Amino acid sequence: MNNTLLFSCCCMTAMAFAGCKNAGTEQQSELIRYNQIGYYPSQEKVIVVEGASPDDEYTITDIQTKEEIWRGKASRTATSPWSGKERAVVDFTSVSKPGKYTISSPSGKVEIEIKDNALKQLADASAKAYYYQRTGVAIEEQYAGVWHRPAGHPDTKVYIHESAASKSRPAGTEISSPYGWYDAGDYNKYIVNSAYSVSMMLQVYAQCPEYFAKQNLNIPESKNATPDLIDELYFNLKWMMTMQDPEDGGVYHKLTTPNFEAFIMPSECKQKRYVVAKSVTATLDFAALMAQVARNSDIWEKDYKGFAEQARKAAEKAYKWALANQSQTYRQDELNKKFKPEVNTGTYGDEHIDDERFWAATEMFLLTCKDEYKKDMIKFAPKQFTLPTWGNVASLGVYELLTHTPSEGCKDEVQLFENQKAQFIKYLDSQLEKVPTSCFNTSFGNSDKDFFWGCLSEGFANEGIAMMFGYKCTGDAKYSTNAVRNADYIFGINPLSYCYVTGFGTKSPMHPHMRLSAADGIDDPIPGFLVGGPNAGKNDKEYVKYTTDIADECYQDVEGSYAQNEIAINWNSTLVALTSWIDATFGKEK
Ligand SMILES: [Ca+2]
Ligand SMILES: [Ca+2]
Ligand SMILES: [Ca+2]
Repeated sequence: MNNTLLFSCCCMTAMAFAGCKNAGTEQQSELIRYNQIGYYPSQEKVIVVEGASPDDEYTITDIQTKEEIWRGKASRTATSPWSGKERAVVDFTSVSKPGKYTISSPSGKVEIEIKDNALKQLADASAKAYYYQRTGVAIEEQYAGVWHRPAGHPDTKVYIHESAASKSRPAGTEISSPYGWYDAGDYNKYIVNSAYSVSMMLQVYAQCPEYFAKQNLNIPESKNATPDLIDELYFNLKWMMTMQDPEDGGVYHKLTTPNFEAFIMPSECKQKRYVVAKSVTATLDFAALMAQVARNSDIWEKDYKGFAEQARKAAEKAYKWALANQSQTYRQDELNKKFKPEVNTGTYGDEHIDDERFWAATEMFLLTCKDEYKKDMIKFAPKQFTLPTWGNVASLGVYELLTHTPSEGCKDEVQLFENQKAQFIKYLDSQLEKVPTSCFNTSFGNSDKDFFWGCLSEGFANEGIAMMFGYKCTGDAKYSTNAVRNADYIFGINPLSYCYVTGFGTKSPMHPHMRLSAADGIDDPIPGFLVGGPNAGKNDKEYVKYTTDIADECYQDVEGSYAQNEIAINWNSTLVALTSWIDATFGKEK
């Protein structure tokens, strides 16, 4: 399928709608927050209305038949702790017939849609986003439509940086390290973030392989026998494999230019690129991911024969290196005092390695059943559940355990499984307690601390994924309902009425902090990317003027802001995981 034309049309319609001068109702309709992508027939459905009177009546009319099919009032109201704004939550779950509807109230009206595969198109686009991020190959028109572009960053000649020098590879040695994805709005490639992103998608792939088997992303590998998501992951994995020093098994932290490129197209970039310092975090993450790849061996059998075995060997070698180099975290400032050229790109620095150790040990144990890994897995197991991020990957290991049956008769394994599950459920339940008083009907986003850099992915989407794992392990729909609520927030039920994914919804980011999209001369942003979102921490305030202190409204659609409006492979991986899993669970193939 080629979605390009469709996306362009959607964008044009969206802008025409948003720009409509039909005063009154159109302006007021921004007060009604709804999921701009669509609602599932079987799932909870709400809108949140700002400034409404609790006595206001809402009516829902079928657009096709013009029949009024529902009439009711808000089920509750809530007041924002930051802005003092009053919000009414209107629940119309009982409306379940697929169709297009108008919801009208004294606050105005909106059009909503209930459909069988509400998130499918968005789920596809969020996975397709990685195709646009591919390095070293031309992005072709037949797959990319207007966003086609010439190849950039072949990375067939990159240099060993002084910080990465070893006996067999002294500084300045040329190596080839092609392919992989651009990490984010910049053009570099970083192992820790890559490992997190691929693992997140691979874990959710494993939950619903039939769903992905049917998916067609319209990428160069769409005609082979492998699911397209797996082809896309392989494109990054084959780069990651080149980042391991074949001599000692250590993994370089990143492949980068010394300084960020300007906002130019990849084909115009001329800076030298280096692989920089091996790090224990990159190496453990690499070991974990490659073990996961090896364990899911059947995935690679058809088109990537031998890859699982290669990954197993790479994982074992990496784990060994990490054990021998546990203090070698990535400290860019210190390296810059010793080595030339100075490197000033993303650090992905992380001084806490127990979580990486736990994740790697867990994956290695599940792959090999060896005691040495089991010991580490038990020793480094987390004491409480936390949502995973690139720097805190413990829960990637927890998710693996939760979806596996412990070996029969193995007391320590069973004990670990039960402890982790209890901690996990405790976290989910404590989050669920927040929903009944939440302004936007979510478990996340009820504290100003929830609005940190990247919160849409690392908070809202990630908690949605955790809720889906909760549903998977308990069968209790209260968890999956909450996963859908968190998705609703990202797609429009939020204080600024944004659908935070490029190219989707009636109001979505047009100016992401993203070199590819900024430099391509095309007005519409490349579709399918989730932006960072509201950031009360204002991490780039020295460059960007923030216009409010209201925690959940600290978002502006401005290209210069990496702390509000960047895109990134880790953030999109949670979007892929959440939307695909929800659609696989609650969607219905037509
Ligand atoms: Ca394929
Ligand atoms: Ca860590
Ligand atoms: Ca553009």
